Amino acid sequence: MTLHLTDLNQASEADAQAMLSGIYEHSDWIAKEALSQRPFISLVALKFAMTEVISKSSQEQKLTLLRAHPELAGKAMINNALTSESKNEQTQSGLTHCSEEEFALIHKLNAEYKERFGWPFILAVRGPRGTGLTRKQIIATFERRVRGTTQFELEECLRQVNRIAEIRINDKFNYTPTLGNELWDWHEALAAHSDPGFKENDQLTVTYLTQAHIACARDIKQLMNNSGFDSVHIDAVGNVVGRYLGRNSDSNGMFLMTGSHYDTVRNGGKYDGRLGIFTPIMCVRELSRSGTRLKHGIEVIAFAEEEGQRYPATFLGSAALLGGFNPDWLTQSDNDGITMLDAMKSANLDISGIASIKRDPKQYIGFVEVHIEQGPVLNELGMPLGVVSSINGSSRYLVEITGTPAHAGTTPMDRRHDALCSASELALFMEKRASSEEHCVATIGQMQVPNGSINVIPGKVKFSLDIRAPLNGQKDRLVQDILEQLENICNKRGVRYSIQETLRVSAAPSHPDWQGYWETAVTALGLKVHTMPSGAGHDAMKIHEILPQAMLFVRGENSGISHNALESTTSDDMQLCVEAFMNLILSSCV
Ligand code: HGY
Ligand code: MN
Ligand code: MN
Repeated sequence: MTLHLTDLNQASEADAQAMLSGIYEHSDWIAKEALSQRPFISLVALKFAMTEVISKSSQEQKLTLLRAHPELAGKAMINNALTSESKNEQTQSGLTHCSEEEFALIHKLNAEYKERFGWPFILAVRGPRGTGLTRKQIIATFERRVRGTTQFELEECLRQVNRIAEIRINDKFNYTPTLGNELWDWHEALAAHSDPGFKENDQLTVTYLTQAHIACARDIKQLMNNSGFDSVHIDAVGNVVGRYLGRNSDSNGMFLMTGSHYDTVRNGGKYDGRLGIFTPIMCVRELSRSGTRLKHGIEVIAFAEEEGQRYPATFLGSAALLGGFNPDWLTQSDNDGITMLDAMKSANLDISGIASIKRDPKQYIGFVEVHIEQGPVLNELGMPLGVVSSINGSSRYLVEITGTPAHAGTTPMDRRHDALCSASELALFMEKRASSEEHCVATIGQMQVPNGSINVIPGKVKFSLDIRAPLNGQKDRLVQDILEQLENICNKRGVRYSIQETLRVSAAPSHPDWQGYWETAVTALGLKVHTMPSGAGHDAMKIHEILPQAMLFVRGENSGISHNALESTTSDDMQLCVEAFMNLILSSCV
């Protein structure tokens, strides 16, 4: 029997409790307490009210809740003693059809996990798409998490319990996150394109103007054409640009600009950037299907290059819109010695058209970007969406330290000019210095000893610096301290260095109006608003230089990990993201 929210809001206490029975395994006390928050304006408001009951409960109540759950493929399943909900979940994910080896491995993991933590391993086996994880994915997650810390596993199991409850609520109310499911599938389809050397290992890497990158542009262009855009083109740097006209866009109508990037880091996640492309495409499709024309048009841009992986020219795609494409970038070479100019020619991009990419800010009302959070905040708060208050400023450098290569066996430790130890001393200073101020970060993501030998003291080392902070002054002081220390270390160790700045982008506070549009859009869903800084850089911080902007964050699974294949988000959260974006469009573009 399908439930309706109005029935739940109007039912007696006893009937309402009966309606929500079984949402949390053998723990109906949670729904009972949450019902005091009635009336719920949305399913997500009901879901969040129940997660708050748990987060406010005692440690003992939390442990009792976890211990009320069955093991995966455990005794309860074998003895057919699972609740109907758990039986459905374990069946859908194929746990009832384990091979001998799988069964033995899960049995061993169950014993080890229970021994370590004192409650069963809990995983929402219906997964982020709601259709079920594979046994291989379940076992891989189990093997990864059995090595976790007690506190993390307690919190992660509670998050999994809440995800299980979310899916059970969807089933009870016969609710399907239809647009979220489709959006989730769009990401899967685009992730089929990956660069050589990564695709074979089932890893996602799409760097600027590779064949995989060109295929992504083609697919995004096709999707825009199929979604009702009035015009779609690929510009001279590879951005895919779709325009959906407003009622008077044919004259000098204004547009809302939105978008994100489709390139990825090496072995990255499927949602970084792409979520900010697919969400507005889906919104335009829904507007087009309903024949809705707003006062202002919508311009969706899939930026071609944000990550700076193949070439250090980070934010190339969005920079071109500001007229900031640096011609020197064309001479940059990738690891195979291919220049950016050659790569552009191979991709049939006409560099003479780059200047015309520059936008006239007067034609736009503003810029918004949706992005997966890429951090743990929303995941730990149990909140699907967050509104960005500011994007941290960022500086990047490539550094080369040159010392004296010498015999590793005969050169006394006090006579060395070791390039690698010099860089390592800087790394430890940098880690300590950045840790001394909240929200400051500093990272060496790449370090090579070119032509190094096991028995030669490193004479040369090349490494990257990525330095960020919420405020420009804070970042500048952090950069200055690190670069001064580089100088001191090299003088002390008798080595020399060269340094090239590859990125300097200022902190980008959200424009109050656009931050307000997002806050209103999220509130209208029945969600609480959480505003937060962005530690990650985004195209929005470049467009910030010419337009008022603000961003919406979507919760990541797996502690919000990103720039990692474990990056994940649910189709339920994607649904909410589409609904929030539609709310923003309908309040800002009318
Ligand atoms: O590095 C960043 O912050 C972004 O993901 N490019
Ligand atoms: Mn990224
Ligand atoms: Mn990104």
